Amino acid sequence: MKKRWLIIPFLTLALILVLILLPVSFISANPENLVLNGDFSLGSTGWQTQNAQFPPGEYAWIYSTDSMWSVVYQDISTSNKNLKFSFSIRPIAYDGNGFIGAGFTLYKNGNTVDPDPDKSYAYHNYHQNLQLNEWYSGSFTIKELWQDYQGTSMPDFDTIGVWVETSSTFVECYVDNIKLEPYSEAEEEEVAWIRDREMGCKNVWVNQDGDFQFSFVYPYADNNWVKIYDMAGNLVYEVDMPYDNPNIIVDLPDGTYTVKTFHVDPATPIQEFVIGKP
Ligand SMILES: [Ca+2]
Repeated sequence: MKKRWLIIPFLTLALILVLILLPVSFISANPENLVLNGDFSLGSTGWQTQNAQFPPGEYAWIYSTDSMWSVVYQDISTSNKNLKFSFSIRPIAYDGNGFIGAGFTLYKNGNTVDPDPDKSYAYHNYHQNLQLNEWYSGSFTIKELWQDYQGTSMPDFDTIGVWVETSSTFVECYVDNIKLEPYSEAEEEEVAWIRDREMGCKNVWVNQDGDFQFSFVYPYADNNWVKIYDMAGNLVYEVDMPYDNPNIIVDLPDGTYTVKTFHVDPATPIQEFVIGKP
């Protein structure tokens, strides 16, 4: 099969993105993983790769250079739109602009779902704000990522190609536990009889308009405060997000900002992290 992932426009992504990643331990086992050999226990079996090695039984070690990016990629036959993609990454080395990306491409009848390949994939980047030599895990539902990236509802497809990659600058990363699993929103809601975690930012990215876009999970019935401060500590944005739509788009000048979230106690943030864009 033609390696269609080569079309990914890395240069458009010289953005600094900060992503909230769950600890590895939050990933639970699921027997319905559609990815073959997602834990790399069988080396490279099932994967198409570029610039990758497979320490026996362990993980994929992907490494790009100044001119060659790296990837582990797998095509999966499914038309299910209710899938969650998850993976673990462990950054080993970066240069200044490198990133690690995870995403997917949709195909139908052997072609990308849109004649324009750029309208056939979605992905998310993980930047060097991640600490080196520590495992992180990330996850997203393909429907949400598609919506976030393409701004359209997901088209029908019969094959999904999933990947984890590094940009064509010097980056080294271990990759493991790649999963693509069916989920139902009803099931996820049923689990949470008792709140066992606070509202959290699931994703933040710079959208196609150059604005910060945030997606939160586990909002409270009220008092879902997001406050953003510039580097001098001045409050530049605040909002009490509604329970039924804890997603915000924030238009701020280029720069670095601190984001804090609060519930009822305005003195004690429940989450704090830094975002930036060039
Ligand atoms: Ca493994």
